Amino acid sequence: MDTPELWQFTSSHFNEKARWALDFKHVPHIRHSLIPGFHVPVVKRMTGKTHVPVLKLNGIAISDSSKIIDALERAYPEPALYPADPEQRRRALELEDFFDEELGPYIRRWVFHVILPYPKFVRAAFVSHASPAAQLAQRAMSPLIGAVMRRQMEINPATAEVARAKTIAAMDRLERELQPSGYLVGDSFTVADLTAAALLSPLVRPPEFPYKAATPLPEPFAKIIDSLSTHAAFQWTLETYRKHRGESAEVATEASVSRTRADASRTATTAR
Ligand SMILES: N[C@@H](CCC(=O)N[C@@H](CS)C(=O)NCC(=O)O)C(=O)O
Repeated sequence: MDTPELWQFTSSHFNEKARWALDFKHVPHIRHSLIPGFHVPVVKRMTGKTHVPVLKLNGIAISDSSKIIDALERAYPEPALYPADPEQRRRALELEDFFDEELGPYIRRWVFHVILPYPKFVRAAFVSHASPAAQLAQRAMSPLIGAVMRRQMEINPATAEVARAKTIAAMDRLERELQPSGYLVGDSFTVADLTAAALLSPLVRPPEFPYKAATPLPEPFAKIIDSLSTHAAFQWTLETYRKHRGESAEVATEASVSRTRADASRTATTAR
């Protein structure tokens, strides 16, 4: 079996979801970190779509974090993320779907609305891993990329307000769904907990999140985080990361490092 390969954005919650599943299952894997905006040709070549994460497993490129987890669950059943009990499994998958649909897109829209006016912070979060040439290209394109992101993600003050309300509603539901065990389903960590915690990570910013921006938080963003920090779902996310995020199973190979750099600078050059 070839080493699985993950194409990802570093600071992205759906990517964190797939990455956490690989780490949780201790699956040695190679990561290719792409630069938002310049990722399109690389990802399109593999899947015909543009979104990441994409996992190459046994020669097949799988896009979508839920499908990636499903494929990992079959290929690497232990430790399990799906409960063995059929009713608990149904509930865990239903909650995964709820957070994927009702939290993931909205928290992203709200957070980008708040941070896009601070391109230095956005760059530190998304491209600090890239080659100097690719970082320079991203910097030059940054006003354009900001405008494209606003258009693609339909970010404006009105949609951001709806996104804020949806995010808080999802946090409230998480609080209501918590079992006496402290988990969302049954007595142990499942795909439901992993999904909810990973998708809340852009706001909660747990210390165990594997990629950190070495730039201070923009003040409006820091205020929002502070105002939500006493919410039960916020505290639960911190605790879930502390207990379950575990060690990275990434294996870095010389070839993967130079290929990622080559991809980044080739796509940066194409975009210029
Ligand atoms: N439902 C997908 C959502 C993936 C997604 O929205 N990915 C974003 C990053 S968080 C992305 O790749 N955006 C760029 C694009 O679509 O071109 C999943 O669970 O993987």
